Amino acid sequence: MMNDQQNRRNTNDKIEELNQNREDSTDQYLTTNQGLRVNDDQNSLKAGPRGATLLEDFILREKITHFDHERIPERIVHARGAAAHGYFQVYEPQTELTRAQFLQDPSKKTPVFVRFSTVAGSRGSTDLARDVRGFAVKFYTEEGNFDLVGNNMPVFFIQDAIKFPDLVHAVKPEPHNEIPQAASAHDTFWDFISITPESMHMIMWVMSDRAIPRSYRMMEGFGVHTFRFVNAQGKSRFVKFHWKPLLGVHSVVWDEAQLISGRDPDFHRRDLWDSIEAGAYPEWELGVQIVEEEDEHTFDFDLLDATKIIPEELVPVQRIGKLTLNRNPDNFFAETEQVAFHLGHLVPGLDFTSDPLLQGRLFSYTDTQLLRLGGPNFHEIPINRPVVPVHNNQRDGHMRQTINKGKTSYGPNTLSGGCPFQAGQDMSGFTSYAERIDAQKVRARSKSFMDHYSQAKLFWNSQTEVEKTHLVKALRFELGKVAVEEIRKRMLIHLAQVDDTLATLVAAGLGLEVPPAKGVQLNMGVPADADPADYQPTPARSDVGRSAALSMANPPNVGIKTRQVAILAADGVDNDALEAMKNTLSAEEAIVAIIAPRLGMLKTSTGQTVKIDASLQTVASVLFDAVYVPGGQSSVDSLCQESDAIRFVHEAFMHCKAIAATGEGVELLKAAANGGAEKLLKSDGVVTSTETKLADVPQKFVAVIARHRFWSREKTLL
Ligand code: HDE
Repeated sequence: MMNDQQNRRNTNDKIEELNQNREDSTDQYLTTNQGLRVNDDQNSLKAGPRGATLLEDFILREKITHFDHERIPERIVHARGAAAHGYFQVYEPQTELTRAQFLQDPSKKTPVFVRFSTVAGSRGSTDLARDVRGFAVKFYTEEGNFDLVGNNMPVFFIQDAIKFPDLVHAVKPEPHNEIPQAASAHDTFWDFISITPESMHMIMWVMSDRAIPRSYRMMEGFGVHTFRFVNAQGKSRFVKFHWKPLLGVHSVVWDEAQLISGRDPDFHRRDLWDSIEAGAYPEWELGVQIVEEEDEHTFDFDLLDATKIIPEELVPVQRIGKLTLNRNPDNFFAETEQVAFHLGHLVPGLDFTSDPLLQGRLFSYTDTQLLRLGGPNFHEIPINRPVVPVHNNQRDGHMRQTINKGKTSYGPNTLSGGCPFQAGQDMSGFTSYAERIDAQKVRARSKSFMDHYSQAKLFWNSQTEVEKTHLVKALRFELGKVAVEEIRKRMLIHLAQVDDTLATLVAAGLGLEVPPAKGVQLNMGVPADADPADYQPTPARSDVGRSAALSMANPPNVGIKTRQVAILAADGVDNDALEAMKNTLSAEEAIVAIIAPRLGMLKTSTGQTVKIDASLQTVASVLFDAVYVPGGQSSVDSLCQESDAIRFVHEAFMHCKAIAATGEGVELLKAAANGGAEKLLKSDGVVTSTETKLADVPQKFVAVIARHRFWSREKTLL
């Protein structure tokens, strides 16, 4: 039986399997859904050319009816997303840790489908909202589907699933006027947070630049909860999952995020799509942190508390395999919209812990699909189908596709020889880990979950001054949009529990003093008959230290592959400079776009014609990682007349991006410097040469683009 299944395993398994559902209209006649060829798709059936439409027109009715039913409910959370196909390969057999088959053989490629998302916004909202990003991976393994449904932040807002509807209601647009869309900067969100201190660690993450990634390809992923690995001997260990992007972790800045939301709300979706189309396949390494069962209680936090990380300094992340995304979906609705993730989709060798957030999710994900996808057969939708056969006694229901043969649909049976059989563990039969439980049935929060501030402090301590400044500014922005002053003040009290400087800086931006915490009930999420004192957080520990892994500063230098570089030019641009720079950047696999005041073709200084990729009216510097201005007097003269060109360079500078200019091109930089030309030209990450010859400018430009941003240009608050 297993051999048959193993034969089906290679990267293209799922792609090939989906072929049976792919439709291609090339060279085909138009038909109705019944296969009837249509002769006139332009006119409905009428009582005369000017008469009423006839009810008889079954072709019209079928077409309109189907159209009327095109929508399904969007996801309650994570509605806005983009996805891609790919594969996962383990580096070494993980036999000691787990019996999961897809983690044993380095030569095997397990197909995957990965969906990234924002959480709060609707399906059509901007990609650049300040928000958590979903990172959901469906592995189509030879033992069935395994879904690792994670986020780009390693912790969560709440500790118990019963608070999830409250959290989501608070962050979603307010119910009376449905404002604001895809934004947490409003009263109800901060009202809830300001009396829910367990959120404080997560608040540090969502107020940091992690909440505005440069691209999906450049963000980390985390399983968040503590899971279990179980090996063939039945030995269990705790495991935390990580995805580490090979391009490093990068973000944009908040001003940029807001501008991108207007210029290109599909920025992340487009980036993922374009890079896969260009063959620049996004890659992540799967990391695991392993904790032995007997070490469960050796930490000063609880492994079952989803508002805590295990600092990488305490338990290193071992990289055990690689995920590659190499194919875009054929159809957004059929694949990205209909894919149904669930952390209850798992394979032997993996298991749950009693994390109360995880436990609640185990209920929610199937339940939500029943509504969203319309019934219990959503597992038959092509993108959700495992690559191994499904046999059981479940039957019927809306839109059933499977044609179950035979007269039995129950077990045990004798009439079908007992089929389908239960599988022994040696045949990949799943068994739950026999965790020992000896407890009273209670509605309660464990005392070990009450330290809400120490890891928030750890995060704050681990940030550079620039990162701290961004965090403070984000809080000033968010709380500045809160109308009720009491909420702002309550937040300041919590921030002071994390760090005094943090609270004072945020308060200064709000024109407030940090109120005293004495006598304030920090946590209002207290059961009716409980003593509120039992629910108040313990003070942050003073010795939390730092964790280098929590900072995004010092990303690995992985070159400039797929980085977007704008070259600003107009007629008369220095032909040699343009060509030389383009060639160097393209050789490094950056994506170069020539931007000019208008569309069409450019005439260079030597009379050559060059295609313009976009006009200054349709793009802006926020859509690029770097900008180069070549020389050529008439080109630079024209650009200096264009406010859009001046703003392009100015914004790139403000957003701390790499900038280069040669020959007369330096004049545009001066024009964009608002009188601070000397400072701009001397700034980190600005490469210029007034010589016509480029010399080593292209190499230097490549080196600065690889550094992503030059924060020394920003004034820090600390
Ligand atoms: Fe989700 N979550 N969630 N979540 N979640 C959903 O399922 C839920 C949580 C995550 O691209 C929903 O199919 C509850 C943590 C991702 O399709 C829903 C709780 C983490 C996605 C749901 C959580 C996540 C979802 C909505 C608290 C990170 C998008 C549509 C106990 C580890 C998957 C759907 C995709 C989606 C419930 C908390 C990640 C309603 C009740 C923690 C990436 O079932």
